[in-house]
Amino acid sequence: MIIKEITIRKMKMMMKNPFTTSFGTFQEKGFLLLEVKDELGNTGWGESVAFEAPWYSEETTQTNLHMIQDFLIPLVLEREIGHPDEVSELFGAIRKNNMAKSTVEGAIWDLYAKRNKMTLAKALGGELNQIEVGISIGIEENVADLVEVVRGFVEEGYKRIKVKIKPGADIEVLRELRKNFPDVPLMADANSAYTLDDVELLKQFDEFNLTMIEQPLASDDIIDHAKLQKELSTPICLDESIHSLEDTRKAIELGSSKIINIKIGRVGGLTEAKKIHDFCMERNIPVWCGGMLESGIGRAHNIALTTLPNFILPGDTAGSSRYWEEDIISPEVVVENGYITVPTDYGIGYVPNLEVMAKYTVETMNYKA
Ligand code: OSB
Ligand code: MG
Repeated sequence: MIIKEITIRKMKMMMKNPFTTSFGTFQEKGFLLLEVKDELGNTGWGESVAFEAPWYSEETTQTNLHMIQDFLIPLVLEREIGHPDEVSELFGAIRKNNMAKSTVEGAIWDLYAKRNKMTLAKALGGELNQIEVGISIGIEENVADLVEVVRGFVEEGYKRIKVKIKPGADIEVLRELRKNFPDVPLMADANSAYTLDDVELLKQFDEFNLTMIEQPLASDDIIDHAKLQKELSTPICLDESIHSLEDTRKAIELGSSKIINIKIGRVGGLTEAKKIHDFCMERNIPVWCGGMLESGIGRAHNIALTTLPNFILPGDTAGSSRYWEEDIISPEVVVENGYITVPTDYGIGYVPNLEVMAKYTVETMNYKA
């Protein structure tokens, strides 16, 4: 296939509810969508999962736009591409900027699947017809509110509850949740809010029988995570620390992570995500698919990836209605009884809803040779 045209849309959407992590609160989501078109008129869609501010990683919407416009588009426009795996090779010449790379690569994966008349899930080698999903819940003002929020999602059928924690909002929160929901698979995500000085505190989490604790320590610190894991019976799962197959190998070799959270954007695209999946599968390390509060386009990519066999644990890919008044795809992503039915239409399997999309589009940029 030859990439003939690329369109970037700058988006701005309000989330239904504010989302609070150990870094702070936000509700307005600015992000990029990218559409590629081939010489036959087929299209493919990708989403940049970078946020507007660099709190989760150093990438932002604006750095992604810069990288995509000035470096990545020139590498793919008018180029003959046989398979999307070639894209990550092409992008290998550029350091890091994984979310920017993933935006373009994801669109080309969708295009490739559509052109070859198969689902993106199938193109990736996935086989499941439905995937199990959990939900990630932000920090609430008080624990009683959180318990009610959790109750609602447990009743909706979500297969696992993840709550955000930070120093001062941890032990008491987890104790209260466990008291109210003794049997629900529960986990906590710290987004790097702790250090090794907190070992004694973190050890106390073991009594809550958590499925895992996600990224307790710094994003660039796999050494201390290994030290911490030796002290805990709760498995550690790394999120922010994992940018590649190499990071995964090192974290597993060191004993820093017993479970891996795979986010397509963070690792630079679906090709690398698949490599990490395969590597972990060979070593009996379970993986799950993380979320970045995506619109329907990014969500669809997550669903396709989650059909691979080692996505043993429920991911963070909740239904569209958890985030948005209206999503920009049709149909929207629906969760029933904790499952999403994998779409059977070609490519990402959901149709971009251009009318709804237009309402939230701030700027459109078009690139042709
Ligand atoms: O750490 O997994 C995280 C959201 C934004 C940035 C980082 C994270 C999260 C979530 C929510 O936990 C995932 C989602 O519902 O998309
Ligand atoms: Mg996380």
